[in-house]
Amino acid sequence: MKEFRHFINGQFVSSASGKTFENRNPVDNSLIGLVHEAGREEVDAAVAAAKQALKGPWAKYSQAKRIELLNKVADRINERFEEFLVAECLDTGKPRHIASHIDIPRGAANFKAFSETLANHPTESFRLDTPDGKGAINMGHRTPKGVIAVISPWNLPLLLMTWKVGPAMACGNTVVVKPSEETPATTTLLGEVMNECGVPAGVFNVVHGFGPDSAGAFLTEHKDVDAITFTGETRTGEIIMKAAACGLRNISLECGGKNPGIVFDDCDIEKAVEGTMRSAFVNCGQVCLGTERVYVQRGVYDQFLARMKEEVAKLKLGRPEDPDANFGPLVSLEHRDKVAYYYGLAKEEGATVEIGGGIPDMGDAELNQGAWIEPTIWTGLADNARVVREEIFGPCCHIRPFDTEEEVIALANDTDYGLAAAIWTENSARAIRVGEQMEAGIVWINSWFLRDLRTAFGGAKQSGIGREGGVHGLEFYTELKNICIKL
Ligand code: NAD
Ligand code: 6OD
Repeated sequence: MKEFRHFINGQFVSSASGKTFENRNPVDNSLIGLVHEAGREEVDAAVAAAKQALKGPWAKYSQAKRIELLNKVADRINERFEEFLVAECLDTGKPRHIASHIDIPRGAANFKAFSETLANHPTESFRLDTPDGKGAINMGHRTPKGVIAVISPWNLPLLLMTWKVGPAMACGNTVVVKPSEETPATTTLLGEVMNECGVPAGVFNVVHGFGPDSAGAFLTEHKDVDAITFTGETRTGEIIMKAAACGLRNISLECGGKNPGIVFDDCDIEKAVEGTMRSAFVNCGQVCLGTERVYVQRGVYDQFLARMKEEVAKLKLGRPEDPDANFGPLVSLEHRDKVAYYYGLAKEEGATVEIGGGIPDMGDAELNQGAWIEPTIWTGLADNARVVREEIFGPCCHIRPFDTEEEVIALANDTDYGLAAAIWTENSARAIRVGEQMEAGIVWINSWFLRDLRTAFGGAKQSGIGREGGVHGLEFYTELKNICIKL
């Protein structure tokens, strides 16, 4: 039986309590292995190792040496690509071609991109006039923040974890990662890579477990953690924010969304259909940036809806290794129950189910044990329906017609969330005008999830606090000190 152990101070260790939990494959609910659950003892040891490593050889590395090491980590992920790919697909059930184009390459790229940003970022300097005429020089100086707790979710496990670990380590911090209990594998594998690349013991640590009263809470409440970076649900973000208040620790929160897609009647309809198909259904709809509310201008509404239904009907559900399959299961039976609840609620709230709406018969006894759900389109819901307002995080969207630009801006912004928006139009002036009025951290025009790692990433309103990416990551992962030199 495969076991997933903690990675503390450069070594894989079991839980002292002997407590483990099951890791199951969402494709057919088969058992992948047992995961060790960290208690306070393991979390204390991981944080102590990270704190100690801040004083060890890591602290003396030049920036160039850190960058060289992180590039080596990226290269080693690529050398062990197949192992990362298999591990990610087992944990999540996602099609191999998705994980091999998105999750694993970005997992490696996250280490390279931030090293380059860091190497090319200047620090500020100001000359100050003084009454004696001699002046003073102010010089900005960045130091690592210290021990960073990284709490990550299950939807893009390697990508979202390294998105935090890459910049944290590039800036000279040490990390303790708590991956999602649903997807422990690739984070564990990264421990092996860190050792192979010669990353000093204690710089990268992993503790496994759940959130409340488990590894997640013990880590975020730990007094020796200097800052917490989190990706996950808004409700969990609120709990972590409270934990961080004790000791005034800094936080970066990337949370949920209920993102709008806006299709104007002057769009390229095929581009809009292709983009909305991806934004609503890729990764079985489990992308925080995904579109669950689609607003379509009346002139193209019937055509757009008909084309979306045609494309959804073509989605092929199947095992990750099935080369024809482009649609996997949800991450777990528990999450399937949540999404299925919303499918029922949509009917109660008066939706017309245009396509999908249920749990499919996979025509195979093993697959029928898995967390499968049909890709679904609804129409006809009221703007205050819960299905239109709450994040479902499944392969589903509600499509609604609109008439004017002013109307759709108000509809798109009528949400507690503010993560992302996608706008489809061939009119550049309109694109910019509407884009500027979106209450969201990220706006895509005629594209979706097109990422440039130098840009700011984060959410407005209840979708998060702070920005990471490029130089914005430096703000979070370093302490900026001003040194004033009187001349
Ligand atoms: P989640 O909040 O349930 O869990 C995320 C992580 O937090 C897990 O590791 C979990 O164990 C841990 N956790 C849970 N309770 C905790 C607690 N009390 N203290 C400390 N840690 C705790 O989220 P999820 O279900 O894993 O992920 C899906 C959610 O993540 C969706 O809401 C999605 O929108 C969001 N998400 C946001 C982004 C973004 O960039 N904004 C990216 C991906 C996912
Ligand atoms: O691309 C990224 O850097 C990023 N953080 C993506 C988040 C996707 C959410 O599911």
